[in-house]
Amino acid sequence: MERTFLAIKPDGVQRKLVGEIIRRFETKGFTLVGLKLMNVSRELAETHYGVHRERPFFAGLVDFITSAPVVAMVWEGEGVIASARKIIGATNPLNSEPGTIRGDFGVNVGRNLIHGSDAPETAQQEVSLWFKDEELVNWQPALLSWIHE
Ligand code: IDP
Repeated sequence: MERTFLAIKPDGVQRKLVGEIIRRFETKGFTLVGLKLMNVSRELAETHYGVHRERPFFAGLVDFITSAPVVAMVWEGEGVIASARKIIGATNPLNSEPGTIRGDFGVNVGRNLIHGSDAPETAQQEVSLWFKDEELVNWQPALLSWIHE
């Protein structure tokens, strides 16, 4: 079953949107298999956002992600990587559709509330960067046959 890495960024945690954001993935039909509230080290932030190292916003992004707690999560389900990106919305919340997390709660690209892996390779890399194997829980929700044919 496909898995993706999602993280509620410091703005989402500070704005008390953790429950609201988790609810959207739960009610869609995805399964939570890893969850932790944590402070992010500079080393982890710089590795996670390594592809943006040369961008002008990189230093500010690392400062922001390390400034307050983050909720790191792994979600499982059919098509969860691409579907989570749709639920999250476009990178700039001003371009995100209403109904998406960023579209409903954000106005600024530097405060866009949540991260989601963008492809199968990055999902795998990010899950193993943020979580140890033993922190992930393999389980079968009782409702699975009412969500999947
Ligand atoms: P994504 O989070 O939608 O996948 P990416 O392009 O991978 O978007 O950018 C990673 C993160 O970097 C964004 O979520 C946002 O927090 C930050 N970011 C991207 N572009 C800008 C910018 O122009 N100014 C400030 N922050 C930015």
